[in-house]
Amino acid sequence: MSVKYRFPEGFWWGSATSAAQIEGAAAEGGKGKTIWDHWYEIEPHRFYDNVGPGTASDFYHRYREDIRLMKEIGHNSFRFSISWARLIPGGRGDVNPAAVRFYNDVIDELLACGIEPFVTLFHFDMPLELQQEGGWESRKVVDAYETYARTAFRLFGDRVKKWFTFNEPIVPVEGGYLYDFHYPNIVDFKRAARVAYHTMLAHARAVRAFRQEGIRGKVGIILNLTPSYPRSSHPADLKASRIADLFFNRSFLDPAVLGEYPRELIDLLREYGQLPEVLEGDGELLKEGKVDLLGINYYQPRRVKAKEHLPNPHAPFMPEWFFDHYEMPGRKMNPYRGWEIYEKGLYDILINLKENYGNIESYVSENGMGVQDEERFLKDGVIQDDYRIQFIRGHLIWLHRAVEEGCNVKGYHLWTFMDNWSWMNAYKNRYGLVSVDLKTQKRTPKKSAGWFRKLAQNNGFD
Ligand code: BGP
Repeated sequence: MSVKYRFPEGFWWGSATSAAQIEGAAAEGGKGKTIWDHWYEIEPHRFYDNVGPGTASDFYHRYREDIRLMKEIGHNSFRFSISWARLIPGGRGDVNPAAVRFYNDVIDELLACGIEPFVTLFHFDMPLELQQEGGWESRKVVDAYETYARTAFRLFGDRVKKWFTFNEPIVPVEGGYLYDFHYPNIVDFKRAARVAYHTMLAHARAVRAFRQEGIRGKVGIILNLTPSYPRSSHPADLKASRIADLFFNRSFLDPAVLGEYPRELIDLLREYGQLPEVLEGDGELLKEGKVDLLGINYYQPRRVKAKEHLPNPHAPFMPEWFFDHYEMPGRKMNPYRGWEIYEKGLYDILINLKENYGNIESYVSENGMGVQDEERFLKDGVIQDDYRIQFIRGHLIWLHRAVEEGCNVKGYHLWTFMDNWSWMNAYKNRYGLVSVDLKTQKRTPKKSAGWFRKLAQNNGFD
């Protein structure tokens, strides 16, 4: 087969998942409650079709079958997260032996199948007890996180060589403290800033612990980077875009890769009285948190324009005081989920990392296409998801170009392996290479799974 777009030897091909979205067994095997279990208990109507995280895709019981299928689909790597509340129920204290057995088995099975495990420590699933103590607003929770991270490194670091402290750390900040889509669904920028800051301190503490433990591998973080594009080159639009970039990308990217926050962001937050409390030693700690490896989750860009009306100074402070969202005419949309599709955004992210972030080693840790009511594409028992193949292909063309231009990017993980439960959206948007029958839990590869297998086997595509 001719391969027009060939990737470098050893490129990582696979998919990404998270514990709360695939494991299920939410109240089994000694697992403690997370904020998601709790939120579902108190406000089930918040979740699409009133479906909670209880069973998810039942990976907890079916991981062997699933890992075999990953192998058949050509995976040489796979990202999953450890559930903090499963490993250490309650968030601090004794380690749960059933969880250690489970994650050991998953890791061993992956390695036996020639699949490199990529492990995330925190993917939105805060143990409930720690949230009740204030979650990331509390420095005591930062202490507990360091202990959890160190425990995981000691238990699994002999076999796991790629570690990520957080997945999309900005999302619990946005969802939980600004825009009402994660528990504890508060709207308060000052508290959001504190949560964001403490998350990065927790990240740095885990990176430091990783190095102290002498784990032979790489430690990083996964960020959802949303390149910010201005409506025009008018200075007011450019400024709006630069500020959106500061809030939504650089607030995490700069401390993670450069070890410090952008001056402009600090000055802006100070001007509006929104800076979190900084303690002695924080600055040095952040410098120790510089990552070896950056995971990039890319779904869609952010298009912005200058504000049309001045913000009401009595309204709660928000990033949107500085820009308006811009619905660019003619932009390509995913008709089945509603997000913009802009493949070149991935290339722009990578070029930015090359030019402004020391060409840090990176990989695409999530990218994918969500589709509602995907059963409508079922034919002869298989979902004919040609749109997903197109989506992946379109992004890979730009990824390939970035590689050719010297970007230090080492792999691509699709979101996701199999249809899974999602935060509030439950099973609304399907992303998998493999469909899951929610009643029987039967797995059936979609058409895209065959395409993905060839892609991985050929290390490229035509
Ligand atoms: C990312 C998260 C994933 C996943 C994905 C799709 O931000 O890291 O956990 O949920 O988004 O989102 P959704 O299922 O809401 O379409």
